[in-house]
Amino acid sequence: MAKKKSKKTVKKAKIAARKPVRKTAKATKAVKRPAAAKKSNGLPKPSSKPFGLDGKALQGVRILDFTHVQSGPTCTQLLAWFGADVIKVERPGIGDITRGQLRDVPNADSLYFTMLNHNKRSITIDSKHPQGKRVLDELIKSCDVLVENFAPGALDRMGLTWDHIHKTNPRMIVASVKGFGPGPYEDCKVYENVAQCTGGSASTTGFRDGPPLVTGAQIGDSGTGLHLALGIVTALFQRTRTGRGQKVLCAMQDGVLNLARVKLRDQQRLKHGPLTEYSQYGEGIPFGDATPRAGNDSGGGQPGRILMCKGAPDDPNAYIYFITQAPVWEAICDVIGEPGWKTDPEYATPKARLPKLNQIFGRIEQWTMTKNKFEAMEILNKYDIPCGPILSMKELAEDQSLRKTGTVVEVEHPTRGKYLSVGNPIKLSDSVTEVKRSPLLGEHTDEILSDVLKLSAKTIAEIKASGALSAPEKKDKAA
Ligand code: CAO
Repeated sequence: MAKKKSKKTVKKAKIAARKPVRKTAKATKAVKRPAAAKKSNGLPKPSSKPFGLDGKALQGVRILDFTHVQSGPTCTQLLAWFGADVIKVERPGIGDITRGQLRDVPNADSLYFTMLNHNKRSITIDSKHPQGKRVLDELIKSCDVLVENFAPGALDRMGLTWDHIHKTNPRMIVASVKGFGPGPYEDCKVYENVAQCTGGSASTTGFRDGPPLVTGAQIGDSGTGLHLALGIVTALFQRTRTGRGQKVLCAMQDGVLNLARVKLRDQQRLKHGPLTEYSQYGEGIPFGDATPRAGNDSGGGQPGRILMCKGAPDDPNAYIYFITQAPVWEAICDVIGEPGWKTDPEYATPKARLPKLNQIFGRIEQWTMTKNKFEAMEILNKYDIPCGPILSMKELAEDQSLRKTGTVVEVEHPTRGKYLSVGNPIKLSDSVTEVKRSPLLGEHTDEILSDVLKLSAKTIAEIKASGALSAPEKKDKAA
C-alpha cells in the first residue's frame, strides 16, 4: 500500500513500493501448501474443480518482460498464455520497435507486434532515468523472472547487472536470449537469419547445386524463445527447492543447432560412407566433407519427396509430401499401379530402393499428378501411407479445424479491428489458453504502479512529473 506520510517524491515511491502485496497466490511458494493439504503425504490434494476451472498453470508467476522484436516476445507470450502476469517494459514514446514495423493499418500496432504480444500488460519506463531505475528496482522485487533479449551488454548498461538484480531479489530468475554464447562472437547483435546461418540450418537447407537457404519458419527467433520458456519454467521449478533464482541463457546459434541436430548426426555418418537416403547417392555424385544440402529428401531412414499434384506447377502449392515408409511399401505399389515392385528384388527392399529414389519418386509423381493434393491425401491415408499436402498460408488461415482447436484465432483490437493470429500451440487440459489482444503502448502504466507497486495516485503523479515514464519532449523545430 502507498504510504501517505513520506514527502520526497523519489524516496516515497521507493518506500511505498518496498513490500508489494501479491494479488494472486504465489506459484513460487508451491512447496508451502496450506496445512489441510499436507494431511496425507505432504502433496497438494487434487483439485475438486473441473479441468480448466482451477486457474492457469503459471498463475501467480510475475514476469518483468524486457523483450523486444521476436525471440524474447515469443517466450513471454507463451508464459502469459500459461497464466503468468507478464509486464512488458517499453521505452516511453517508442515501445517495442515492431509496433511500427511492417505496418498494414496506419497508426495501428503492426501485426508483427500484435501477434507476438498477446495477454501482456505494457508499462513505459525510461530505464536510464534515475526515477525510472527506482521504479524498475521495485518491480524487480515484485517479480519472479526478468526476461530480456537486448544486445549484449545493454542490460548491464542500464545498471541491471546480475549482481544488482540478485542482490535486490535473490529469488529472481534472469533469462536472456543472445545471438551467441560465450566465445568469439558473444558481443554480436543477431537477427533470425543470422542465427539460421550460424546454427547449421542454412548450410543444410536448399538444393545441392544451389546456394544455402533460410527457412520461413522462424527457428532462430521463435525457436529460441521456446527454448528460453522451457529454461524459465525449469528454473522456477528448481527454485521451489533452492529458494534462489538463477541465470538462464539461450543463444540463438545453440537453439538452431539443437533443431538441426540430425544434420550433425549426418556429418558424423559421412566418415563411414555416403548418406544413402540423400538423392545425390543415387545420382552417383560424391559427398564432400560436410553435410550437404538435401533438397526435399527426408532426413531420416524413410525416403520422402515433395511431388507435384494436379494443378502444379501453375499453382505454386499443388504439391504433396510423400514418404515411402518401408512398412507400407506394398500398399504404395498397389496405389501407384506397380504391383510387380512388391516382389521384384530391385524394388522390394529399402536397401535396393535407395540408389533408385529419383526413378521411384518419378513414377509415384505420375500417380500424384492425376489427383489434387487433398484427393491424394485421402487415398494415401486409407493405406496409412505418411503424406501431407503443401498447405498455403491462405489455406491455413481458412482451416476450420485449426480454428476449432484455437491454433488459429481471431482477435479484436481497438485500433486495428479484427485480425488472425496463431494461438497457443501447446494445449494443457487444466490450463486452457484464452488469447487476449496485445496491449497498447503504456496502456497499463498506472494500473501496474498502483496494483503491483501499491503506489498512491499522488506518488504516481509525482513519478510521472519526473519524466521517468514519458518520452522526452520534442524540441521546437524553429529553435
Ligand atoms: N528505456 C531506455 N532505454 C532503453 C529501453 C528503455 N525502456 N529499452 C531499451 N533501451 C535501450 C537499450 O538500453 C539500448 O541502449 P544502449 O545500446 O545505449 O545500451 C538500446 O535501447 C537498444 O537496444 P538493443 O541494442 O538491444 O537494440 P537494437 O535495436 O540496436 O538491436 C537486436 C536489436 C535484436 C539486434 C539486439 O537487441 C540483439 O542482438 N538482441 C539479442 C539477440 C536477439 O534476441 N535477436 C533476435 C531479435 S528478433 O529477430
